[in-house]
Amino acid sequence: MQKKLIGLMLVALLMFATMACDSGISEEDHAAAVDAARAEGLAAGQAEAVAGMEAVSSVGVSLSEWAISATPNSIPAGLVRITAANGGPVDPHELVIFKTDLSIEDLEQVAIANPEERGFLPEADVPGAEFIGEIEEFEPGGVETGVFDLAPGRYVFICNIVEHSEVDEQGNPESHLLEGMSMEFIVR
Ligand SMILES: [Cu+2]
Repeated sequence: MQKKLIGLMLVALLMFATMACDSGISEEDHAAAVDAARAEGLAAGQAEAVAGMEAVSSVGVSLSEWAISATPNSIPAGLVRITAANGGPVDPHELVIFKTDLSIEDLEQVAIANPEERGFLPEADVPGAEFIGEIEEFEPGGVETGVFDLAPGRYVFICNIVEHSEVDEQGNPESHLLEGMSMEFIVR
């Protein structure tokens, strides 16, 4: 009886998996759909604010060991499409956006003092810094985009990856932030 039930469940699972594969869209289409949904979600949630905005600014961000740069590094406020490219050469990277007046040195000190994970900036929990959003980590050679609604002010972009497989002489895990993956970004 029990075996029969398990057998039936397996068959159902297999059928489901097959159906999922048949209706499968390519990863590219999926990424585009996610991107569109994200942009639409922003517009729906902030219809009034967005209504008056004409252009979406575009910013290119380059991530690598160990630097972040943005072109341009200052833009007018509003919806911004950020296209991030990981130049590696070896590591995955991510782009985390904070709105803050804290210096990069201050943020590094917070990361160093983090008792949970040295070198990691506790994203939603940094006094004086507002977590705005992120483009999740992706592999070298990859390009990812995200749309963000940025108010005027000073921002800091960082890569917040900490690699526990790489440890320095003091026994500290490799922190991409502490290695230098940070930059200031201005929204006018
Ligand atoms: Cu990184």
